Amino acid sequence: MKKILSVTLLIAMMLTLLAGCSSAATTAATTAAAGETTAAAATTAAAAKGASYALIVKNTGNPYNEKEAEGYVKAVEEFGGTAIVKRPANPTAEDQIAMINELVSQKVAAIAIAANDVDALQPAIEKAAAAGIKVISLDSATNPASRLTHVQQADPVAIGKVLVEAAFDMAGGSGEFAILSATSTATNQNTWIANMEKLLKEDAKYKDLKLVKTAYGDDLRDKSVSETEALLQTYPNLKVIVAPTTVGIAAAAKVVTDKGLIGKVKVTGLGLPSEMAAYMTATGACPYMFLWNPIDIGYLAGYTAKAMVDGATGKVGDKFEAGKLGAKEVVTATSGDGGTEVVLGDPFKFDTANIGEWSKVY
Ligand code: RAM
Repeated sequence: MKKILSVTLLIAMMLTLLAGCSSAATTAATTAAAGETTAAAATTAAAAKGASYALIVKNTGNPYNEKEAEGYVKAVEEFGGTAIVKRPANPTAEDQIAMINELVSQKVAAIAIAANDVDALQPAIEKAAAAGIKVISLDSATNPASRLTHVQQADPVAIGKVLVEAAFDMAGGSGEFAILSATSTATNQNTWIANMEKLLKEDAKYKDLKLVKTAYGDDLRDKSVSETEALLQTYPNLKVIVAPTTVGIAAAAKVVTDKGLIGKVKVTGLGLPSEMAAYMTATGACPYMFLWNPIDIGYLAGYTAKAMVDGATGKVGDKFEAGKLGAKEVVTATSGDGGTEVVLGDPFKFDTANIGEWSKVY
């Protein structure tokens, strides 16, 4: 059984690697400039009709967002549409609203958005929907009224649980830990943190583990560094920093390393393997962490957007084909927000044994 599993894992890794390679050129093209880039249309009917599929990420300058964009562009090119990737200068709703308005003027067929705020985008999205544009969210959800469906990386309850367990394990069962999050309005981080808090409160196993503070680095490197420094100064007994953001965890690991605090303060959370490999050695700041495949999140969003343009409405039970990811089905949102979603998979654990492999993939 173990053998079958490891062979399956190996095949999956090779496929992911191949997928990553084939879209590398596209990424280079789309990362060249901040703002907007388009990918070449293929020759299918959709492209002939000029169907454009837009992606709005949270903000520019985050490698995770670039991986997400890489997968989205790959999917859209595969089915013959034209991909537009937009990267707000700031991780705010205001910047995203301006981009939604631009895309309405451009008459795109669909918009997939990683929401910087759960409710604030609604008026702009309603205008887009009234213009016939199919809007979905990915990675960080809008409220259900502002989306047809959401592309969910993994069950947010499961993510909350692995993060609390990691803090418990790394703290040795008791003591202080802090959270270093992204923006205070990010739906995805807020949902994971709420699930962590619920578990801490409800499960007696964690009664000696104390969450002292949740800080916000806004998915900006410098702010994440200064917020980590402030946490270390304010809480000298801190044992663990949990950063449920790829920008935050890399910043926290760097600060702990630079300050010579490895061993005293452990760093974990959700990290991009390529950014974290340097800190995930036997003597590094981060013993282990979690994530999913950000390329696949973008890729799944591309096919989900296509399904909506092709006539699906995002209701529970809608089924569609998502290219190399196979058959997918719309389900009730695992976040419990009352909307629907399409789920990618489970959070994956990265440790010193597998980080070398994965850091080459994303
Ligand atoms: C950051 C972003 C993204 C989140 C990951 C884990 O890159 O905040 O939305 O999903 O971290």
